[in-house]
Amino acid sequence: MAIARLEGAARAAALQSLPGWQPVEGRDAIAKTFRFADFNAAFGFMTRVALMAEKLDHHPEWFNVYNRVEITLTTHDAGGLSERDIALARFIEGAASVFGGKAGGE
Ligand code: H2B
Repeated sequence: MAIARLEGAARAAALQSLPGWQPVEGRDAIAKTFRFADFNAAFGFMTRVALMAEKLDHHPEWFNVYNRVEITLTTHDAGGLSERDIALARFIEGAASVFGGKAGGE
């Protein structure tokens, strides 16, 4: 299914409203790393996000080690960033705060 890529002012405004989400080198995607108290909290967060991803039919690329979750968002069907990534990123922000997640890699 063809989905529009997010461009121009709408893209800039959307990204400004999502602190900590960084552009990914070499591809049209955004990424953020969250750190939780422990694996239980990280996996609880991932479960919450997974259920919403399935509902939205929009899925994150992610990597988990213990309490750290690295997330990349892009829309394969658009060949880049779309409104769907912004919507999922907003949901992820809320879920991270519920599970005590903080931005940061190391
Ligand atoms: N997730 C993401 N991130 N991008 C997509 O383009 C996408 C998806 N497409 N989840 C969906 C599933 C598509 O493959 C199915 C067939 O609807």
